[in-house]
Amino acid sequence: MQSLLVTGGAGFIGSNFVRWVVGQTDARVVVLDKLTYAGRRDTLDGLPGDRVDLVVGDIADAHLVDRLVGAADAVVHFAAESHNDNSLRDPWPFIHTNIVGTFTLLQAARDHSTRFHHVSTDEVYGDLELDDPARFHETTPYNPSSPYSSSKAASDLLVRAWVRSFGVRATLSNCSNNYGPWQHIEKFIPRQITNILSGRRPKLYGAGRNVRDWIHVDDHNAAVWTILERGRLGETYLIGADGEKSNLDVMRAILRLMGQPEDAFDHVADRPGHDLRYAIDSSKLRAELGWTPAYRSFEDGLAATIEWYRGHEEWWRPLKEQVEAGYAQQGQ
Ligand code: NAD
Ligand code: TDX
Repeated sequence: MQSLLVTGGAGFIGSNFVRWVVGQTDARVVVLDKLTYAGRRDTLDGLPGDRVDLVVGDIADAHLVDRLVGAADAVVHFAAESHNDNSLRDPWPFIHTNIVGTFTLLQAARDHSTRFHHVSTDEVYGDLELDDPARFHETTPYNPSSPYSSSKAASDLLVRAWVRSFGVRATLSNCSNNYGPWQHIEKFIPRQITNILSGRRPKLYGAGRNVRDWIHVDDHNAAVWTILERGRLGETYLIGADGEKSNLDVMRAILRLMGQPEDAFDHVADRPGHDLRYAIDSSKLRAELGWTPAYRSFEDGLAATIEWYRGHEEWWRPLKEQVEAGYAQQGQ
Protein backbone atom coordinates (compact mmCIF):
# COMPACT_ATOMS: atom_id res chain seq x y z
CA MET A 1 0.00 0.00 0.00
CA GLN A 2 2.42 2.67 -1.20
CA SER A 3 0.07 5.33 -2.50
CA LEU A 4 -3.20 6.23 -0.79
CA LEU A 5 -6.00 8.53 -1.82
CA VAL A 6 -7.64 9.86 1.36
CA THR A 7 -10.92 11.68 0.78
CA GLY A 8 -11.92 14.19 3.45
CA GLY A 9 -8.32 14.25 4.69
CA ALA A 10 -8.56 17.90 5.78
CA GLY A 11 -11.41 17.15 8.21
CA PHE A 12 -11.31 15.82 11.76
CA ILE A 13 -10.82 12.05 11.41
CA GLY A 14 -9.24 12.20 7.94
CA SER A 15 -6.47 14.61 8.99
CA ASN A 16 -5.71 12.51 12.06
CA PHE A 17 -5.58 9.47 9.75
CA VAL A 18 -3.07 11.19 7.46
CA ARG A 19 -0.88 12.05 10.49
CA TRP A 20 -1.18 8.46 11.71
CA VAL A 21 -0.21 7.04 8.29
CA VAL A 22 2.78 9.39 7.96
CA GLY A 23 3.93 8.45 11.47
CA GLN A 24 3.35 4.70 11.30
CA THR A 25 3.90 3.66 7.67
CA ASP A 26 5.92 4.52 4.54
CA ALA A 27 2.87 5.29 2.39
CA ARG A 28 2.45 8.49 0.38
CA VAL A 29 -0.90 10.23 0.64
CA VAL A 30 -2.96 12.34 -1.73
CA VAL A 31 -5.77 14.10 0.12
CA LEU A 32 -8.88 14.97 -1.90
CA ASP A 33 -10.93 17.51 0.02
CA LYS A 34 -13.40 20.20 -1.00
CA LEU A 35 -12.45 22.35 2.01
CA THR A 36 -16.06 22.92 3.01
CA TYR A 37 -16.76 24.78 6.25
CA ALA A 38 -15.50 21.59 7.99
CA GLY A 39 -12.24 21.14 6.09
CA ARG A 40 -9.20 23.29 6.70
CA ARG A 41 -5.80 23.34 5.00
CA ASP A 42 -4.10 23.97 8.36
CA THR A 43 -5.22 20.57 9.74
CA LEU A 44 -2.36 19.23 7.58
CA ASP A 45 0.24 21.78 8.75
CA GLY A 46 3.64 20.34 9.56
CA LEU A 47 3.25 17.18 7.47
CA PRO A 48 6.13 16.47 5.04
CA GLY A 49 5.46 17.78 1.51
CA ASP A 50 7.17 14.76 -0.06
CA ARG A 51 4.66 12.42 1.65
CA VAL A 52 1.38 14.38 1.56
CA ASP A 53 -0.34 16.33 -1.26
CA LEU A 54 -3.64 18.18 -0.97
CA VAL A 55 -5.93 18.33 -4.00
CA VAL A 56 -8.85 20.69 -3.45
CA GLY A 57 -11.90 19.28 -5.20
CA ASP A 58 -15.26 17.54 -4.92
CA ILE A 59 -15.64 13.77 -4.59
CA ALA A 60 -18.63 14.08 -6.94
CA ASP A 61 -16.39 15.45 -9.74
CA ALA A 62 -16.16 12.33 -11.92
CA HIS A 63 -13.19 13.46 -14.08
CA LEU A 64 -11.05 14.48 -11.14
CA VAL A 65 -11.99 11.39 -9.14
CA ASP A 66 -11.24 9.07 -12.07
CA ARG A 67 -7.72 10.51 -12.43
CA LEU A 68 -6.90 10.36 -8.70
CA VAL A 69 -8.39 6.91 -8.07
CA GLY A 70 -6.57 5.57 -11.14
CA ALA A 71 -3.23 6.72 -9.70
CA ALA A 72 -3.75 5.24 -6.19
CA ASP A 73 -3.14 1.76 -4.75
CA ALA A 74 -6.07 2.27 -2.39
CA VAL A 75 -8.77 4.78 -1.49
CA VAL A 76 -9.73 5.51 2.12
CA HIS A 77 -13.02 7.36 1.97
CA PHE A 78 -13.70 9.72 4.90
CA ALA A 79 -15.23 12.68 3.04
CA ALA A 80 -18.77 13.40 4.17
CA GLU A 81 -21.14 15.95 5.47
CA SER A 82 -20.94 14.73 9.04
CA HIS A 83 -23.12 16.76 11.42
CA ASN A 84 -26.65 15.64 12.33
CA ASP A 85 -27.80 19.12 13.36
CA ASN A 86 -26.76 20.57 9.96
CA SER A 87 -28.60 17.76 8.18
CA LEU A 88 -31.80 18.82 9.94
CA ARG A 89 -31.31 22.44 8.75
CA ASP A 90 -30.40 21.58 5.11
CA PRO A 91 -30.24 17.94 3.95
CA TRP A 92 -29.15 18.60 0.33
CA PRO A 93 -25.33 18.68 0.82
CA PHE A 94 -25.67 15.31 2.61
CA ILE A 95 -27.34 13.77 -0.44
CA HIS A 96 -24.76 15.29 -2.78
CA THR A 97 -21.60 14.36 -0.88
CA ASN A 98 -22.53 11.24 1.05
CA ILE A 99 -24.55 9.54 -1.71
CA VAL A 100 -23.56 11.02 -5.09
CA GLY A 101 -19.94 11.48 -3.96
CA THR A 102 -19.64 7.87 -2.77
CA PHE A 103 -21.25 6.65 -6.01
CA THR A 104 -18.69 8.66 -8.03
CA LEU A 105 -15.77 7.14 -6.10
CA LEU A 106 -17.17 3.63 -6.46
CA GLN A 107 -17.47 3.97 -10.23
CA ALA A 108 -13.81 4.99 -10.43
CA ALA A 109 -12.73 2.16 -8.07
CA ARG A 110 -14.65 -0.23 -10.31
CA ASP A 111 -13.06 1.09 -13.51
CA HIS A 112 -9.51 0.94 -12.09
CA SER A 113 -9.90 -2.12 -9.78
CA THR A 114 -8.64 0.04 -6.93
CA ARG A 115 -8.88 -1.23 -3.33
CA PHE A 116 -11.51 0.82 -1.48
CA HIS A 117 -12.22 1.33 2.21
CA HIS A 118 -15.46 3.05 3.16
CA VAL A 119 -15.61 4.84 6.52
CA SER A 120 -19.07 4.89 8.05
CA THR A 121 -20.93 5.32 11.31
CA ASP A 122 -22.85 3.31 13.88
CA GLU A 123 -25.77 5.69 13.35
CA VAL A 124 -26.90 3.66 10.33
CA TYR A 125 -28.34 1.14 12.85
CA GLY A 126 -30.66 3.67 14.50
CA ASP A 127 -30.70 3.68 18.29
CA LEU A 128 -31.13 1.39 21.30
CA GLU A 129 -33.15 1.76 24.48
CA LEU A 130 -31.15 2.87 27.54
CA ASP A 131 -31.83 -0.38 29.41
CA ASP A 132 -31.41 -2.71 26.40
CA PRO A 133 -28.51 -5.14 26.97
CA ALA A 134 -28.07 -5.35 23.18
CA ARG A 135 -25.29 -3.62 21.25
CA PHE A 136 -24.93 -3.06 17.50
CA HIS A 137 -23.17 -5.80 15.54
CA GLU A 138 -22.41 -6.37 11.86
CA THR A 139 -25.80 -7.94 11.12
CA THR A 140 -28.00 -5.44 12.99
CA PRO A 141 -30.69 -4.20 10.55
CA TYR A 142 -30.26 -0.70 9.18
CA ASN A 143 -32.70 1.80 10.73
CA PRO A 144 -31.30 5.35 10.40
CA SER A 145 -33.09 8.33 11.98
CA SER A 146 -31.70 11.58 10.53
CA PRO A 147 -30.91 12.91 7.04
CA TYR A 148 -27.22 12.47 7.96
CA SER A 149 -27.49 8.86 9.10
CA SER A 150 -29.82 7.88 6.26
CA SER A 151 -27.40 9.33 3.70
CA LYS A 152 -24.55 7.35 5.31
CA ALA A 153 -26.74 4.23 5.26
CA ALA A 154 -27.40 4.82 1.56
CA SER A 155 -23.66 5.12 0.91
CA ASP A 156 -22.96 1.86 2.77
CA LEU A 157 -25.57 0.06 0.66
CA LEU A 158 -24.01 1.41 -2.54
CA VAL A 159 -20.62 0.03 -1.45
CA ARG A 160 -22.13 -3.39 -0.70
CA ALA A 161 -23.90 -3.44 -4.08
CA TRP A 162 -20.73 -2.45 -5.97
CA VAL A 163 -18.89 -5.29 -4.22
CA ARG A 164 -21.51 -7.84 -5.13
CA SER A 165 -22.48 -6.67 -8.63
CA PHE A 166 -19.18 -5.34 -9.94
CA GLY A 167 -16.54 -7.07 -7.81
CA VAL A 168 -15.20 -3.84 -6.30
CA ARG A 169 -12.51 -4.77 -3.75
CA ALA A 170 -14.01 -2.92 -0.80
CA THR A 171 -14.25 -3.15 2.96
CA LEU A 172 -16.52 -1.11 5.24
CA SER A 173 -16.27 0.07 8.84
CA ASN A 174 -18.92 1.56 11.09
CA CYS A 175 -17.48 3.40 14.08
CA SER A 176 -18.93 5.03 17.18
CA ASN A 177 -18.46 8.66 18.33
CA ASN A 178 -14.88 9.93 17.98
CA TYR A 179 -13.12 12.52 20.11
CA GLY A 180 -9.65 14.05 19.93
CA PRO A 181 -7.74 16.95 18.32
CA TRP A 182 -8.91 18.86 15.22
CA GLN A 183 -12.63 18.07 15.73
CA HIS A 184 -14.90 20.85 14.48
CA ILE A 185 -16.32 22.91 17.34
CA GLU A 186 -19.89 22.29 16.18
CA LYS A 187 -19.58 18.78 17.74
CA PHE A 188 -20.52 18.04 21.35
CA ILE A 189 -17.17 17.72 23.16
CA PRO A 190 -15.22 20.54 21.45
CA ARG A 191 -18.29 22.81 21.58
CA GLN A 192 -18.41 22.53 25.38
CA ILE A 193 -14.62 22.89 25.82
CA THR A 194 -14.54 26.02 23.65
CA ASN A 195 -17.67 27.39 25.34
CA ILE A 196 -15.85 27.29 28.66
CA LEU A 197 -12.62 28.67 27.17
CA SER A 198 -14.54 31.59 25.63
CA GLY A 199 -16.61 32.41 28.73
CA ARG A 200 -19.89 30.83 27.55
CA ARG A 201 -21.97 28.27 29.43
CA PRO A 202 -21.91 24.72 27.98
CA LYS A 203 -25.16 23.52 26.36
CA LEU A 204 -26.77 20.14 26.96
CA TYR A 205 -29.60 18.96 24.71
CA GLY A 206 -32.66 17.95 26.73
CA ALA A 207 -31.98 16.04 29.93
CA GLY A 208 -28.69 14.61 28.63
CA ARG A 209 -29.66 10.97 29.22
CA ASN A 210 -28.66 10.05 25.64
CA VAL A 211 -25.72 7.66 25.52
CA ARG A 212 -22.82 7.75 23.05
CA ASP A 213 -20.03 5.15 22.80
CA TRP A 214 -16.80 7.20 22.75
CA ILE A 215 -13.55 6.21 21.04
CA HIS A 216 -10.32 8.17 20.60
CA VAL A 217 -9.76 9.14 16.96
CA ASP A 218 -6.33 7.42 16.90
CA ASP A 219 -7.92 4.13 17.94
CA HIS A 220 -10.47 4.51 15.11
CA ASN A 221 -7.71 5.22 12.61
CA ALA A 222 -5.53 2.32 13.74
CA ALA A 223 -8.55 0.09 13.16
CA VAL A 224 -9.14 1.55 9.69
CA TRP A 225 -5.51 0.83 8.77
CA THR A 226 -5.80 -2.72 10.11
CA ILE A 227 -8.92 -3.36 8.03
CA LEU A 228 -7.32 -1.81 4.95
CA GLU A 229 -4.33 -4.13 5.26
CA ARG A 230 -5.91 -7.34 6.51
CA GLY A 231 -9.71 -7.07 6.35
CA ARG A 232 -11.60 -9.57 4.23
CA LEU A 233 -12.95 -8.03 1.01
CA GLY A 234 -16.68 -7.36 1.07
CA GLU A 235 -16.81 -7.46 4.87
CA THR A 236 -18.09 -4.89 7.35
CA TYR A 237 -16.29 -4.34 10.67
CA LEU A 238 -17.72 -2.42 13.62
CA ILE A 239 -15.22 -0.24 15.48
CA GLY A 240 -15.79 0.67 19.14
CA ALA A 241 -13.88 0.90 22.41
CA ASP A 242 -16.58 0.03 25.00
CA GLY A 243 -16.89 3.72 25.89
CA GLU A 244 -20.61 4.16 26.62
CA LYS A 245 -21.37 7.35 28.55
CA SER A 246 -24.40 9.60 28.95
CA ASN A 247 -24.06 13.13 27.61
CA LEU A 248 -24.66 14.39 31.15
CA ASP A 249 -21.69 12.37 32.45
CA VAL A 250 -19.44 13.65 29.64
CA MET A 251 -20.57 17.21 30.36
CA ARG A 252 -19.76 16.84 34.06
CA ALA A 253 -16.35 15.32 33.25
CA ILE A 254 -15.47 18.28 31.00
CA LEU A 255 -16.53 20.77 33.68
CA ARG A 256 -14.58 18.90 36.38
CA LEU A 257 -11.42 18.66 34.29
CA MET A 258 -11.66 22.38 33.49
CA GLY A 259 -12.07 23.39 37.15
CA GLN A 260 -15.74 24.43 36.90
CA PRO A 261 -18.72 23.45 39.10
CA GLU A 262 -20.35 20.32 37.64
CA ASP A 263 -23.73 22.08 37.29
CA ALA A 264 -22.39 25.14 35.42
CA PHE A 265 -24.20 24.35 32.16
CA ASP A 266 -27.55 25.14 30.47
CA HIS A 267 -30.20 22.67 29.35
CA VAL A 268 -31.26 23.72 25.82
CA ALA A 269 -33.79 22.54 23.22
CA ASP A 270 -33.44 18.86 22.34
CA ARG A 271 -32.45 17.68 18.85
CA PRO A 272 -35.54 16.58 16.84
CA GLY A 273 -35.51 12.80 16.42
CA HIS A 274 -32.55 12.59 18.86
CA ASP A 275 -31.15 9.03 18.91
CA LEU A 276 -31.20 7.68 22.46
CA ARG A 277 -28.27 5.30 22.68
CA TYR A 278 -25.49 3.89 20.50
CA ALA A 279 -23.41 0.90 21.61
CA ILE A 280 -20.92 -1.10 19.56
CA ASP A 281 -19.96 -4.75 19.78
CA SER A 282 -16.51 -4.78 18.12
CA SER A 283 -15.71 -8.44 18.84
CA LYS A 284 -15.44 -9.36 15.13
CA LEU A 285 -12.68 -6.79 14.54
CA ARG A 286 -10.87 -7.82 17.73
CA ALA A 287 -11.09 -11.58 17.17
CA GLU A 288 -10.43 -11.64 13.42
CA LEU A 289 -7.85 -8.87 13.02
CA GLY A 290 -6.42 -8.57 16.54
CA TRP A 291 -7.20 -4.85 16.95
CA THR A 292 -7.59 -3.42 20.46
CA PRO A 293 -7.93 0.22 21.53
CA ALA A 294 -4.76 1.80 22.91
CA TYR A 295 -6.59 4.55 24.87
CA ARG A 296 -7.64 2.82 28.09
CA SER A 297 -8.98 5.86 29.98
CA PHE A 298 -11.62 8.19 28.53
CA GLU A 299 -10.81 10.81 31.20
CA ASP A 300 -7.12 10.86 30.23
CA GLY A 301 -7.98 11.17 26.53
CA LEU A 302 -10.51 13.90 27.35
CA ALA A 303 -7.97 15.81 29.47
CA ALA A 304 -5.44 15.67 26.59
CA THR A 305 -8.15 16.88 24.18
CA ILE A 306 -8.97 19.81 26.47
CA GLU A 307 -5.25 20.72 26.54
CA TRP A 308 -5.15 20.53 22.74
CA TYR A 309 -8.02 23.07 22.42
CA ARG A 310 -6.33 25.31 25.01
CA GLY A 311 -3.19 25.26 22.86
CA HIS A 312 -4.92 25.78 19.50
CA GLU A 313 -7.10 28.78 20.13
CA GLU A 314 -5.99 30.40 16.85
CA TRP A 315 -7.51 27.39 15.05
CA TRP A 316 -10.98 27.43 16.62
CA ARG A 317 -11.51 31.03 17.79
CA PRO A 318 -12.37 32.46 14.33
CA LEU A 319 -15.22 29.90 13.99
CA LYS A 320 -16.79 30.32 17.40
CA GLU A 321 -19.14 33.30 16.89
CA GLN A 322 -20.69 31.87 13.74
CA VAL A 323 -21.17 28.36 15.15
CA GLU A 324 -22.86 29.71 18.27
CA ALA A 325 -25.05 32.10 16.24
CA GLY A 326 -26.31 29.11 14.23
CA TYR A 327 -27.14 27.17 17.38
CA ALA A 328 -28.78 30.19 19.03
CA GLN A 329 -31.26 30.43 16.12
CA GLN A 330 -32.44 26.90 17.04
CA GLY A 331 -32.64 27.64 20.77
CA GLN A 332 -29.54 25.51 21.32
P1 NAD B 1 -15.62 16.29 9.20
O1 NAD B 1 -16.90 16.99 8.91
O2 NAD B 1 -14.73 16.79 10.27
O3 NAD B 1 -14.73 16.22 7.86
C1 NAD B 1 -15.29 15.94 6.60
C2 NAD B 1 -14.30 16.36 5.53
O4 NAD B 1 -14.86 16.04 4.25
C3 NAD B 1 -14.00 17.87 5.51
O5 NAD B 1 -12.62 18.09 5.40
C4 NAD B 1 -14.75 18.37 4.28
O6 NAD B 1 -14.13 19.51 3.68
C5 NAD B 1 -14.69 17.15 3.38
N1 NAD B 1 -15.77 17.14 2.36
C6 NAD B 1 -17.09 17.36 2.58
N2 NAD B 1 -17.76 17.29 1.40
C7 NAD B 1 -16.85 16.99 0.45
C8 NAD B 1 -16.92 16.78 -0.95
N3 NAD B 1 -18.09 16.84 -1.62
N4 NAD B 1 -15.78 16.49 -1.63
C9 NAD B 1 -14.59 16.44 -0.98
N5 NAD B 1 -14.45 16.63 0.36
C10 NAD B 1 -15.56 16.91 1.06
O7 NAD B 1 -16.04 14.77 9.46
P2 NAD B 1 -15.37 13.66 10.41
O8 NAD B 1 -15.98 13.74 11.75
O9 NAD B 1 -13.90 13.72 10.25
O10 NAD B 1 -15.93 12.32 9.73
C11 NAD B 1 -15.20 11.65 8.73
C12 NAD B 1 -15.93 10.39 8.32
O11 NAD B 1 -16.06 9.53 9.45
C13 NAD B 1 -17.35 10.62 7.80
O12 NAD B 1 -17.58 9.75 6.73
C14 NAD B 1 -18.24 10.28 8.98
O13 NAD B 1 -19.50 9.83 8.55
C15 NAD B 1 -17.43 9.18 9.63
N6 NAD B 1 -17.63 9.00 11.07
C16 NAD B 1 -17.48 10.05 11.93
C17 NAD B 1 -17.61 9.84 13.29
C18 NAD B 1 -17.42 10.97 14.29
O14 NAD B 1 -17.62 10.76 15.48
N7 NAD B 1 -17.00 12.15 13.88
C19 NAD B 1 -17.92 8.57 13.77
C20 NAD B 1 -18.09 7.51 12.86
C21 NAD B 1 -17.92 7.74 11.51
O1 TDX C 1 -24.18 21.23 22.04
C1 TDX C 1 -24.49 20.04 22.01
N1 TDX C 1 -25.13 19.50 23.11
C2 TDX C 1 -25.51 18.20 23.16
O2 TDX C 1 -26.09 17.77 24.18
C3 TDX C 1 -24.21 19.17 20.89
C4 TDX C 1 -23.51 19.73 19.67
C5 TDX C 1 -24.59 17.85 20.97
N2 TDX C 1 -25.24 17.37 22.07
C6 TDX C 1 -25.56 15.93 22.15
C7 TDX C 1 -26.21 15.32 20.92
C8 TDX C 1 -25.68 13.89 20.93
O3 TDX C 1 -26.49 13.08 21.77
O4 TDX C 1 -24.30 15.25 22.28
C9 TDX C 1 -24.30 14.01 21.57
C10 TDX C 1 -23.17 14.03 20.54
O5 TDX C 1 -23.52 14.98 19.56
P1 TDX C 1 -22.63 15.21 18.24
O6 TDX C 1 -21.24 15.59 18.63
O7 TDX C 1 -23.39 16.13 17.34
O8 TDX C 1 -22.52 13.73 17.65
P2 TDX C 1 -23.61 12.66 17.13
O9 TDX C 1 -24.86 13.33 16.67
O10 TDX C 1 -23.71 11.59 18.17
O11 TDX C 1 -22.84 12.12 15.83
C11 TDX C 1 -21.40 11.89 15.87
O12 TDX C 1 -21.11 10.52 15.99
C12 TDX C 1 -21.40 9.70 14.89
C13 TDX C 1 -20.73 12.44 14.62
O13 TDX C 1 -21.03 13.84 14.50
C14 TDX C 1 -21.14 11.70 13.39
O14 TDX C 1 -20.43 12.18 12.25
C15 TDX C 1 -20.84 10.25 13.59
O15 TDX C 1 -21.32 9.52 12.52
